[in-house]
Amino acid sequence: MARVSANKMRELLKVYFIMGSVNCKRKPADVLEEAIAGGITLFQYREKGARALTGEEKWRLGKELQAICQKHHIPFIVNDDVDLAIELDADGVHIGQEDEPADLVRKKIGDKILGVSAHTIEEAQKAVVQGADYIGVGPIFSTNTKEDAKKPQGPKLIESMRKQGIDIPIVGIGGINIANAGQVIASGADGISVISAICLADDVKESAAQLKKATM
Ligand code: 3NM
Repeated sequence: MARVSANKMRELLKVYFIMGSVNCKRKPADVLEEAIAGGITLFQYREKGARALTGEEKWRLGKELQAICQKHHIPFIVNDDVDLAIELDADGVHIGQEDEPADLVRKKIGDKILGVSAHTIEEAQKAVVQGADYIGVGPIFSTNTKEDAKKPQGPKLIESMRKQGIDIPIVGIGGINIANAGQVIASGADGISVISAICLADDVKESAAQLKKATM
């Protein structure tokens, strides 16, 4: 399999849903099925936080969510855990700045999708050189979901990355919802990534569909 093209990556990033058991009020598999029915384009399994599953349980839920993604042809990305991504033969992995360096991860995963979180122009440039397929830029707005999130940067951060020639596919993250998603796209992002706007919605399918509309 060849590396994903930038154009294909941009399409996949449109509505990037991230979730783990900790984020869900209901069965994660049901939430994912409904989000896919609403039109999400990419999924990340992010099993993180105080009550997150570990070991066998983490693997089992990953396997279950991956099977749902495969049934619907939605690529399945694993957050942070490169070994799990390889074990499951996931479609890709997403890493933060505090994880293993991106160039080492690229060597381990071959042509799988590699996403890297970037909070500054320098981090974005480095991710490009080290072989990222996309960068996640955030937090754009304030978020209650990530305990150690940095100060919100606003859509301006993405705008200034684009102005300074960063042309890698970009997804905005952090506090994005139906009301503000359009601003993120207008700033130059290819897509939006959300946890709570989908996970905590009363109507998961409808929320995913509205987010998709907001990115068009
Ligand atoms: N990463 P919500 S913000 C997982 O800034 C994550 O890199 C962030 O959750 C970053 O959509 C964030 O509920 C949380 O705000 C996103």
